[in-house]
Amino acid sequence: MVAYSKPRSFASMLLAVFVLLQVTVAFSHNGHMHPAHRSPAAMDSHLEDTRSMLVERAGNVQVKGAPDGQFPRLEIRELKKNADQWNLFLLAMERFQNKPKNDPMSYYQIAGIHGRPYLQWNGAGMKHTGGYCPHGQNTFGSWHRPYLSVYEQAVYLNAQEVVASFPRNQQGRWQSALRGLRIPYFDWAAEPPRGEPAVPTSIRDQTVSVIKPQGRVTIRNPLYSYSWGNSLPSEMGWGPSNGYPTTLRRPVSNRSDNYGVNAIFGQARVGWRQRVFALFASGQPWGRASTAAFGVKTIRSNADSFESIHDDIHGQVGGVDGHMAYLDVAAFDPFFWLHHTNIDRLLTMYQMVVPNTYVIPGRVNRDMAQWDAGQLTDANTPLVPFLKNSRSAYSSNDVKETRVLGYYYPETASRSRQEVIRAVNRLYGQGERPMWKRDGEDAAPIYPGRPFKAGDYDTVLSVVGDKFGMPGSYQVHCFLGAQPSNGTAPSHLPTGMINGTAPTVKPINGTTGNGTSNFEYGFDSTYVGSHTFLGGSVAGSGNGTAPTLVEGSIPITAALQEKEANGELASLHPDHVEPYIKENLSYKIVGPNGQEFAPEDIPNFHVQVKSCEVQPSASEDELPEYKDYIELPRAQLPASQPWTYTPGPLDTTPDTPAVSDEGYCVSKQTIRYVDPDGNFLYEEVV
Ligand SMILES: *[C@@H]1O[C@H](CO)[C@@H](O)[C@H](O)[C@H]1NC(C)=O
Ligand SMILES: *[C@@H]1O[C@H](CO)[C@@H](O)[C@H](O)[C@H]1NC(C)=O
Ligand SMILES: *[C@@H]1O[C@H](CO)[C@@H](O)[C@H](O)[C@H]1NC(C)=O
Ligand SMILES: *[C@@H]1O[C@H](CO)[C@@H](O)[C@H](O)[C@H]1NC(C)=O
Ligand SMILES: *[C@@H]1O[C@H](CO)[C@@H](O)[C@H](O)[C@H]1NC(C)=O
Ligand SMILES: *[C@@H]1O[C@H](CO)[C@@H](O)[C@H](O)[C@H]1NC(C)=O
Ligand SMILES: *[C@@H]1O[C@H](CO)[C@@H](O)[C@H](O)[C@H]1NC(C)=O
Ligand SMILES: [Cu+2]
Repeated sequence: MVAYSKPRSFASMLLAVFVLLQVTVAFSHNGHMHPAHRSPAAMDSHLEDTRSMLVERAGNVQVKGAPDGQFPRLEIRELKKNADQWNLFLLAMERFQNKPKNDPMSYYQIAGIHGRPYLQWNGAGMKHTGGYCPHGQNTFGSWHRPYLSVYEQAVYLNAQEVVASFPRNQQGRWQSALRGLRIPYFDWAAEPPRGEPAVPTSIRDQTVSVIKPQGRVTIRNPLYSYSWGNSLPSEMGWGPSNGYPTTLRRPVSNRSDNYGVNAIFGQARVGWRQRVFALFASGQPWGRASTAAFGVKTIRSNADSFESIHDDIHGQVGGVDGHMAYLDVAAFDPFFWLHHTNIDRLLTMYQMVVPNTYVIPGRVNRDMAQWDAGQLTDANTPLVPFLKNSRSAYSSNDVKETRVLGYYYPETASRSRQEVIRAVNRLYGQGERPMWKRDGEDAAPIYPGRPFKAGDYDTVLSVVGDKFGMPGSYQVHCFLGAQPSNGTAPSHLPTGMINGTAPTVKPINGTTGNGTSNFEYGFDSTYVGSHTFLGGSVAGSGNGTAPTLVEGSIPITAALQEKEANGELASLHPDHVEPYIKENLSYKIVGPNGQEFAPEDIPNFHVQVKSCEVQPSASEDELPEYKDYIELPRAQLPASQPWTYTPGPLDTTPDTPAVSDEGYCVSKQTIRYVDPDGNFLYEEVV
């Protein structure tokens, strides 16, 4: 479908790398054959493919993921338990980040696919100056799947090179560590293992001890940041901290505040867990649950989406002006990949929980590198620039089964809906554990919740806004109880006010975080959660005429349960919740540079308190049933006045051509899934 027109000079530049890639992949396939997954015929055809690719298509990287068959992507704390594989992963990441910038399989170029430096990748061409990543639209979930796989392929390729650098007598050890190496995910919603911090130190420490051929050495931690080198290439563009040559998280005077990242994740986790759980229970079609686009949300009442949750993690890692808070540079922070792998995992799990729904047709919401604003895309649209063979890019349907790309997740190992539901209950269900204070860390003021009981309601603050309404991201911080005044909990440093009460938090041993200046709304004792409108560095994303409306929700149920437990609130029923909220719920909006905004001053910004009855589940094999959310109009918050949604020209709505009532394509077809070598995996009728 997609015919790449590839400039000659680019092709010759890429040739050497491509040859290396294909040869190493072929070598590894021979060395690590997985008998169950390979027949002699398949092997021949694979070698033939490789040969013909070398001859015909030098310059085009095909996305295959990592080889050796199908293996699980592990949670980062699980991967770390395998000391050799963890060591190899870190060395591969180090090598990957050091690859020359003109190598299409370098960290620089792969991260650069997402947004800046706005260069075409792998000969795919560019229709418009911009990145390739679709956000706030229907292909958000599926486009990032081959994107993660090309990253995984590069990590594996570098790991192979690392293995080759070890002396001959150590090859066996490192070869076995290499086998099945897949990129890890970071589950920010699940309770961390007891006594461990919200964000593992392996992501936050500046340095890390590793075994290299010459022995044990300490290196710069490749999960801490990416460095562009001594100076920042000018093509990385504008941005307060983007002028700095390494990625930064919640920057304070050009220093990453990873201590703050950990502390805020500890606060925000309870809200993320409630959001993930409510989404799994929502049962809405995958196409709606995956994207933050507002128009597709109006039929079903659960307004949240995996993309909306994803946006908040971006915002909380980036803080004000950190790279993760800007779509166009976010992918350079190594945190991005740990985070997105988790999003891909949740979306894969959701495929099992709500089967037979997938990418809905929709409109492209802005001019992008590969697409025009307003263009219709669907599950068969090529996900440029990710080639599956010499001629065409993967479509969303091509990557519906993750095993096609050589991986799965622990929860999807058996493709069993029951098992996924049990995992969702176990990992994201409410309050099975008692509240506990983290050792050596801040006490989380947020109540972890309790299981739903009959007569319970789920209450959320639903927020709607223009994704690209500001030059950068903006965050809504929600409080239950006394609102922090502007002076006592200044939102952000260095541009926020510094006066205020220091949060009762201390740096954690063994990490390099510097907590000396964390004055944040997220640390206020009345804080219940945030939502981030994740934007790019330019408002309007190059076209300010049509707003990109997105919606997310901030759960306040666990916080209300705490009030109930303390006898301050009679029940979770709207009759009790509505007056309570009217008097006690408030929120603040912090935009780029830490500037605070009055809600009324932000075009297209709306909030609503919504509540729905929850039917508790009878067992761990079921999810509770969330009924329809209804608005609580008497809550009367700023910007909560009734409003009428008028779809913009670029919005995807149920009226968008080809979007059926159920929100997905209903034409039946049989899809055969094969692994990257063409071996049959399974088939399904969709
Ligand atoms: C951060 O680094 C950039 C680029 O080196 C510099 O222009 C800016 O002044 C620095 N900001 C602070 C607060 O030190
Ligand atoms: C900051 O706090 C100090 C001590 O409470 C107070 O004297 C001062 O007026 C405050 N400054 C501002 C700008 O609020
Ligand atoms: C943290 O480090 C200090 C100083 O090294 C030590 O005294 C303390 O026991 C450590 N605390 C924990 C919880 O490890
Ligand atoms: C924390 O950051 C401040 C300001 O940059 C610096 O003065 C201080 O030395 C740092 N402390 C630690 C323990 O790194
Ligand atoms: C912005 O989008 C609108 C709506 O599709 C379109 O009419 C207009 O031409 C676009 N403007 C630019 C500068 O791309
Ligand atoms: C507001 O919160 C306080 C503290 O929980 C509670 O005592 C009070 O009743 C609440 N207001 C209303 C109207 O419910
Ligand atoms: C806090 O800041 C917001 C936004 O600038 C402003 O609307 C509000 O009046 C301020 N509140 C106080 C108490 O100063
Ligand atoms: Cu993202």
